[in-house]
Amino acid sequence: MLRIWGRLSSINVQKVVWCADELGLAYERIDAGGKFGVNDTPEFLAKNPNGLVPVIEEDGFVLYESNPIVRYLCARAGDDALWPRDLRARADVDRWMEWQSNTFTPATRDAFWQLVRMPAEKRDAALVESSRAKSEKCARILEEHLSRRRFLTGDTFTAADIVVGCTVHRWLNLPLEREPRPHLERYYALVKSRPGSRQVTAQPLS
Ligand SMILES: N[C@@H](CCC(=O)N[C@@H](CS)C(=O)NCC(=O)O)C(=O)O
Repeated sequence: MLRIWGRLSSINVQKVVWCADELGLAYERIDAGGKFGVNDTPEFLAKNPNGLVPVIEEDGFVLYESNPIVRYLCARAGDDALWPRDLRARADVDRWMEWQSNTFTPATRDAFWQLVRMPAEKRDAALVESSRAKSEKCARILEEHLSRRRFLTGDTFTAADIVVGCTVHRWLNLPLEREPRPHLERYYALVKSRPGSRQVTAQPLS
């Protein structure tokens, strides 16, 4: 059976869980990281020497790094819709997945940590503000892009929407003032309505 290591509050674990649920895969998830620990044990470090979640394990095959895990799960399921076979369509999906990991999520990180995980008396308003400004730049890119498409890469839902959807969920639920983004809100409602997203989008931020 497929095993997923990682706490559900981790955005990188969320991507993998949403993808597995979207594909209807049977799996077992084991809490690790954050308050659960486990990721500093020799057994876990043997699976991922970085000590980070997620990690998946299946019949002795071990893989870490969330985006490659999502791609592996789609390919393993033979699912061309989530991760297309056509090279250019696939590259488009991959581009948004990397943009989520390298640009959008890092932009939101300080605001998320300060407003969700830090006690109010310890919050740094300047960090929140610079993170908010960087995140708004990303949200503006999404708003413009989604004004002309139903999903990120066109008319159909792909792995790009799972991955970017996790960060959109964070951004739109942070307790701060945001610019109005009707196309992004429309998109969020659409991806959130998918049953596969429930373990991610039905939870408050934590
Ligand atoms: N590039 C990695 C990053 C993994 C990562 O940073 N994981 C964080 C959670 S989002 C982690 O394990 N933090 C330590 C912890 O949870 O204890 C990936 O995409 O999987």
